Amino acid sequence: MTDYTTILVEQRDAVTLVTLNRPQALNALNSEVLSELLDAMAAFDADPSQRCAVLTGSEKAFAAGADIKEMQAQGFADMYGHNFFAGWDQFTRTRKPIIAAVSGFALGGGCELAMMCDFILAADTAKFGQPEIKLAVAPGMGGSQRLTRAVGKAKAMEMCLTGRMMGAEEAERAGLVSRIVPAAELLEEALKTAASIASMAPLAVLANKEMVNAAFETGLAQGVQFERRLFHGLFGSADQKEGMAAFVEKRPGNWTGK
Ligand code: CO8
Repeated sequence: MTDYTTILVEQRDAVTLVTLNRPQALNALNSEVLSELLDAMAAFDADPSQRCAVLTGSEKAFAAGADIKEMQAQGFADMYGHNFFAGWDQFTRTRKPIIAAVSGFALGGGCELAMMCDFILAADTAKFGQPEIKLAVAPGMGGSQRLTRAVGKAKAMEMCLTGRMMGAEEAERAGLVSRIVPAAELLEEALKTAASIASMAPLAVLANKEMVNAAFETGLAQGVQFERRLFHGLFGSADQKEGMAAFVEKRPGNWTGK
């Protein structure tokens, strides 16, 4: 495994566990985290033995935002000229599923990174927020768009305009997180969920992720059409034959990924 400075990467069978590891800065996201995470996710996507990833932070913070100390002195020409942080778009192009396991603070870019994952499992200690307005700026890694799509305009607008944090229960009620887990069980539960996804037929996993994501990008009729075409396409796979035969024969499926 590559040695990184700001993240830890481990393979647990078919699950890649990525841990943000800048405890001195509450896992604030700087350019090094971005480049290391992109490298790790590209390796994960390219490795046929790996089927699902879990992205997590520490007990205190998933990530407390983009690194304010790195951004502080930058001007418009630096930010716009270098298209600062545009590389995060590549993270969202990872084809295999990524679960965010969030404990403690997920603020600013941290909340935005969690929302770039495919779903969020939250510890009961999780706190989500877009507090950039308090720094006289605004979300810049997709938060104004993804939070609004996840929780609706009223809550997203209130959170962006006031910078207030949302606790785990409110986040679950609002649809930002899929489930809440006691903090001590978060990682175990996330790994278990990832292992369950990893046990599914690989092409079906890619297709399910791609079609749910299409709901964010397209209108209803176009999304339904996209879903149907992918569904039809899966009938060209050996694993579809195996999956349906296994059901009829009352045995587990044995996937080839073909
Ligand atoms: N950046 C850099 N350092 C940070 C950050 C951060 N976002 N958050 C915390 N730290 C550092 C602190 O400076 C401190 O370092 P030091 O010990 O050297 O002083 C250390 O982490 C511990 O933090 P605190 O002492 O503040 O810990 P507390 O428990 O008292 O408070 C909080 C925890 C409430 C999370 C507090 O640290 C906080 O408010 N952090 C900032 C949260 C924030 O404003 N986040 C948004 C940042 S802006 C952003 O994310 C924009 C995203 C889009 C960018 C895309 C551009 C295109």
